[in-house]
Amino acid sequence: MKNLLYIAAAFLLSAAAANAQNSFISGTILTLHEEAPLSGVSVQLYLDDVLVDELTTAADGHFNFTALTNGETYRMELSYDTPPLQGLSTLDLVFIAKHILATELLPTPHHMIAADFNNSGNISVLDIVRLRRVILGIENPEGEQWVFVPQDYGFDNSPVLSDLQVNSSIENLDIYAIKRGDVAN
Ligand SMILES: [Ca+2]
Repeated sequence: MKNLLYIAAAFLLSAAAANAQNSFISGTILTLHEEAPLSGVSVQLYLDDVLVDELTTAADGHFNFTALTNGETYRMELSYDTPPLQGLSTLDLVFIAKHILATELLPTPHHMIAADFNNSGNISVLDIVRLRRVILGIENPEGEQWVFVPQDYGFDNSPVLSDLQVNSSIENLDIYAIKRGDVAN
């Protein structure tokens, strides 16, 4: 009987270890064009729609959320505020046009996300029309202008920020801050 109790206790301990709050998620927010650390980005971490932690990046662009529970799936939400026209120019229109005409394709999936100015899921002449009107000051951009996408996006097993399953610590989760319309370097 003593042995059985011991085994039960050991099992409980190992189960507790598996659910221990000892994992972390860390990484850096980077600009798309210069790959420079970005400060002032608000990063929030949710578990089951409950905010569990939040921070604003400093000059090193770094974030680190600790004491996370293994086996849980967290959601990261990021936001950043800049004037609507920042980073936008007629050169962006040229790059998007070249991509549509296939004379010069955009180099990465992240650039393609930037080119989808109206957030329709594809790159078309409508993006050029809308972006041109915004650059000319005829209309304001609609919706969230910044999109945050892991550097590994487009590759196998690329992390999804809305669905971060923590089985062990996630390190070096580097994330590009992409401004819609800001395609050209
Ligand atoms: Ca589009």
